[in-house]
Amino acid sequence: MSFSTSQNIVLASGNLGKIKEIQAILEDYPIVAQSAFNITEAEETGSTFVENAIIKARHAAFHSKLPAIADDSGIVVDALKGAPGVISARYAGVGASDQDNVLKLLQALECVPETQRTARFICVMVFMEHADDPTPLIAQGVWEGLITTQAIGSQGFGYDPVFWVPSEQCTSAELPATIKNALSHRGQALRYLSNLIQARK
Ligand code: ITT
Repeated sequence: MSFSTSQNIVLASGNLGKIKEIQAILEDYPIVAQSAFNITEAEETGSTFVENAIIKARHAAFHSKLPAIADDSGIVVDALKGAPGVISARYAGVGASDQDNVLKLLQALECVPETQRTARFICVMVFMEHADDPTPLIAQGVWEGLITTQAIGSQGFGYDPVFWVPSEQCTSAELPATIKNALSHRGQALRYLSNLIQARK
């Protein structure tokens, strides 16, 4: 990917797992995490991934006075009517660890047979030129899979140890970072977002 600007782009995320993946995919972009500007996390008051991604990008652009990229993502489980969805990061409560969230998900699906354990990761990436940008660039990625009955693997973050990837016959926590980025909801959304940014320049 190529991108030329003298301006940095602030990445509106405090999640180190995400930041690593985003920086690896947008390696040619001058991206700086919002923590470098001491920007605290925005309150995610939206009920959709799109709303929350815009809230985060606007917040980071406002406080840094720079263009901003934000990611709102999560896991959507059919047997749970779409939960955890937008509250994936705090499914087991505010401040919950990845392990707490994974455990709660496995418990919620305890009696659900394999054929009904379908799920998908969703990622909405937003680029805003400035905090009042009326035309944010919005890109969504979707990654289909199944929820396992136990945690397997140690790569990645969040729900990766319980997300079974049928094409690879392993969980996303068993995939090398390059393969996860090639397949994942975040990889898809970032490549699409990059095209939108290039087209706008
Ligand atoms: P920021 O808002 O600071 O970016 P966050 O973790 O609070 O960090 P979200 O509100 O977007 O971000 O929640 C996303 C959650 O969804 C994340 O914490 C994981 O639990 C889960 N998730 C998203 N993408 C994932 C991935 O690639 N692998 C595993 N879990 C993922």
